[in-house]
Amino acid sequence: MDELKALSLLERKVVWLATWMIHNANHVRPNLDGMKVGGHQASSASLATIMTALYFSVLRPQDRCAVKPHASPIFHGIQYLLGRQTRAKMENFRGFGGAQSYPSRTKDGETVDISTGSVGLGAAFTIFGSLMQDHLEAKGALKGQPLGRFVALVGDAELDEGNIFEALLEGWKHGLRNCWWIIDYNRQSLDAIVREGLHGPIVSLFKSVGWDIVVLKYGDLLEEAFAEPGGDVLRDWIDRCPNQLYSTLAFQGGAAWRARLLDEIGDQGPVSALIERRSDEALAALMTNLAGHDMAALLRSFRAIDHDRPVCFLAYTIKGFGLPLQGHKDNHSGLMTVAQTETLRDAMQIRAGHEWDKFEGLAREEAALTRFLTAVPFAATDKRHHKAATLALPDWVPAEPSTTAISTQHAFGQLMHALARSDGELAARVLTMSPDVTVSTNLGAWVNRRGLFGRRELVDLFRAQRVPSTQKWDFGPTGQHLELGIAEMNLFLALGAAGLTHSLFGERLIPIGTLYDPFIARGLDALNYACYQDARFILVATPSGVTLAPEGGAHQSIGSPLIGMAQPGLVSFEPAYADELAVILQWSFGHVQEDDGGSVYLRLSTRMIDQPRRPMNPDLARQIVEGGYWLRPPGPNPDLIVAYSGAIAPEAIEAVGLMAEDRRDIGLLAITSADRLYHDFQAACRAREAGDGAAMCAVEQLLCVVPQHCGVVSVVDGHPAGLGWLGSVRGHRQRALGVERFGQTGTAADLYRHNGIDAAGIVRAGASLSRNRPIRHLRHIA
Ligand SMILES: Cc1ncc(C[n+]2csc(CCOP(=O)(O)OP(=O)(O)O)c2C)c(N)n1
Ligand SMILES: [Mg+2]
Repeated sequence: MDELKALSLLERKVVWLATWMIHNANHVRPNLDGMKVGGHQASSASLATIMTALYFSVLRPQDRCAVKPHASPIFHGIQYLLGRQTRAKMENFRGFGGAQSYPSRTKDGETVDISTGSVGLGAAFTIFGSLMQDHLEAKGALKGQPLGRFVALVGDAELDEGNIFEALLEGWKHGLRNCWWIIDYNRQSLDAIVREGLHGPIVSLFKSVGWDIVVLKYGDLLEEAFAEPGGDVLRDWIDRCPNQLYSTLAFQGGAAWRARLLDEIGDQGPVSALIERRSDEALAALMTNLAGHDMAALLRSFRAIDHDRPVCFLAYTIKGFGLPLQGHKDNHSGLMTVAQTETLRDAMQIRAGHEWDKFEGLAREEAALTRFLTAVPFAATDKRHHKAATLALPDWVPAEPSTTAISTQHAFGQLMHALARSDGELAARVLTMSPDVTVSTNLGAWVNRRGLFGRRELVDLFRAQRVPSTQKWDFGPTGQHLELGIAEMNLFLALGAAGLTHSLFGERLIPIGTLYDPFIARGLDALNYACYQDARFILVATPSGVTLAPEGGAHQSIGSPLIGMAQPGLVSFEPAYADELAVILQWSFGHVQEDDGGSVYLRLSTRMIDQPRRPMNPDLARQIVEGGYWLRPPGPNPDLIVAYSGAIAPEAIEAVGLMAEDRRDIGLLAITSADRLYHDFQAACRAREAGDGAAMCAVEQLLCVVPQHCGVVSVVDGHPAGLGWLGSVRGHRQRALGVERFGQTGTAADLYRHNGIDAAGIVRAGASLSRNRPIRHLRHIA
């Protein structure tokens, strides 16, 4: 059997499997709660030819693909035919433990290279995946592995997402290569038909950032018809036909095409004969023969690419192609009826009860197709998720306690400098990156030593010309810092890609990204996406909170500690002191490499604060990593404790000092990670509920020395809810202080006072918790 025949049969089978998978989930599988299950039959059919061509012929094992999320059923169907997906999972599509609604690396496993779901992100990820491949190759880490292409299957409406533009520009800056985007130009979004002429801006956009453009508009049937007498008139009609009309006619079918064409161009001589020569069925097939559904045309175009420049294929398609839903503007979440499904089943000669059988209806071709499938190049390996060796932790001894005041941001810079000077394997695999805030987040010393990554050398002319500058900004293949533009989305996409190299390429990077804490929000969906893919990275965010006083409300973060707590796959810390940070960073280097580890977010500060003079010991280090320790343990009978996180430590210490005048047993709890304490607490609760009566967690251990009647004041330069749960651990009354209003300019002292998180505010809160106590302390600090 020739390839074209095999692919055409497989394409039909793939459409059937996708359609049936969705039908089964919605109409066959018992539905216990009456909720619509959903699935996207039309969006799937739109990509069926392209994905069949790619997976069964064009892709090579080293290529990686981000599939348009709502083409997931096609993807699962293809994997099933390749023997990498089970019938049970497909029968349970969109069910608990079943094949996922949108392809997921972590849930669907080995078959999925790049998760998708939130449109725009999977496509953009391919750009950063390819950059990481370049970085590893330049380091010699790929050891001759062939370079793969990063391929994105992109919906046309997906291009509306702003992150697409940001990523394209960033790719252009880095000389992107080995990247293909195939745009499913069905001219339909979820709600509607897209604007006329959208192909124009799409083509200029990709051209402007240096991509090759291949417009795949007409299939071979149409091209042949254009060569017939009158064909030029037909072509001209198609080119002028508004998207809405084309879609409507595609939905209505052959008779409607004929009526419309004859009405509009039927009096123009030979074209009438061209139309009349064809039956309704043949006319419908001709008019919907767009290149995105023409296997031969697709194969030719894909195979013609013999270079590594980025290529955008703009493939004209019809949403719902080949299904009764085709072209209808409401087809995005439309489902075929039972009768329509049965008609399709009969047309494919599939017997009832044999819907999942791979070769049902293809008995005569079964042997040839089986041979074809075993020879598919992409399927030469089924090992798509790799494992990488664990890198030994750096053997730096946490820096000597600083004798001068220092900020956690500054301490981070010092630690990175120490790492830059070391020569361990881990340091060699660190890749830092920052969205245009490298210097202001204190990565300067690291970059000066390790250089910037670029496939080609680019010398810092200021340095070459001996113009004094604190920064060496030299690029080269061995550089270990990725200079990114300001777009925070790109930072998280790049961290996501760098944080998956162990799995994508079997070679580990330790990505460290720095940015301004408030602007985490700008890239939040990409951060969530990176964590969803189980990417491993360390995120270092400074400055943070209203402590960044004179910068004002536009730069002061409030909710970020809650982001850190609420984000699965990301452990957050907010240390106050340099020695805490050293311990946490060391732990983070291990955590990002553990099988069941995750990523880390460090919320740091630019506030210089006096450091405790203390030797680090294993017990303290353990507590710092667990999330908290007593900076001042409570005495035997305290009636108040203060718990704080981060740079607000001096206020908490001052307040405790003031209150200690008449409350000698008052305790001061340093919380280095509310996130870890909280999740550990939840885990202990679950363990006890599951019958493990002895389960106990770090925060319970810390608070077990605090009597029941004692009050708890918590304080953080961030939203108070971050620590607001502490009282619930053992039933203590609590007053949670923090920031709940937009910030504004001022000194840190002004803003602490304004938000009631200064020492006086802490004292007032403490006094209010024990009603019998007058607020005497306030006199001292008025
Ligand atoms: C960030 C984000 N916003 C909204 C959605 C919901 N959504 C899913 S598909 C879609 C329309 C996609 O249209 P297009 O990309 O043209 O794909 P088609 O179904 O036409 O192939 C929308 C709005 C989403 N998945 N992600
Ligand atoms: Mg579309």
